[in-house]
Amino acid sequence: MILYDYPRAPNPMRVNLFINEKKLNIKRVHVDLSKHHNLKPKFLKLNPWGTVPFLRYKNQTICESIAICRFLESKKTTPKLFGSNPVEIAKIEMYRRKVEFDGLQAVGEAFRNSVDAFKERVFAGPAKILAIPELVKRGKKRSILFFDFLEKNLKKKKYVAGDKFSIADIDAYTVLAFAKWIKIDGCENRKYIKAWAEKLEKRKSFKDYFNLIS
Ligand SMILES: N[C@@H](CCC(=O)N[C@@H](CS)C(=O)NCC(=O)O)C(=O)O
Repeated sequence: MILYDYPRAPNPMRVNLFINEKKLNIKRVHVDLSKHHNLKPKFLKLNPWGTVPFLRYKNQTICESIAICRFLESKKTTPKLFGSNPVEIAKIEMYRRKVEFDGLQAVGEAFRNSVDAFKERVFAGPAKILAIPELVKRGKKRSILFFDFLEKNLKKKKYVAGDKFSIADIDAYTVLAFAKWIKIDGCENRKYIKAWAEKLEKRKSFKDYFNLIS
């Protein structure tokens, strides 16, 4: 099994945190996104979507961060990061999707539409699609609304989807880290997010990730 990786970027970040939580040892190939190595013909032959992370396993390509995490969850079932009973599984999925659609996409919208390097390739991968600068403001506004939602949610709960750490926490923390790229500090004036983030940063999986990218 080989993970094609660029750990600083948000989607690889969430997969790396997941791998660390599972204590898995996976061989990596570093794909330098800053040098557009994901768009080289050799890369596109393996993964025509032109994105990382992706897994190669027995001549198969598995793209999409959550598909990769689900694959790893089925390979190593503990700790159960997608839940362990029907209600828990549904709640984790519910919050995880909310985080992905309202948080990750909002920050991504502001980031990708604001960066010069992406002005002709606003979505990840080889397709040429022009950025819309007006979307930067909207993406930032949506990001702030997301952090307000997260703050209210964490006021009532220990973790994003309930009283257990899950993939929803990994995704939400990734949004918090990614938002710094658009100069939004989700912890500012939000004491519940701040306390939750500090708690997560004490986990070995998070410390190992920070060491990997430092
Ligand atoms: N939905 C995909 C998104 C993958 C994605 O957008 N990856 C980014 C890095 S965070 C990428 O490969 N960017 C390459 C590019 O900008 O062309 C996932 O969840 O893995």
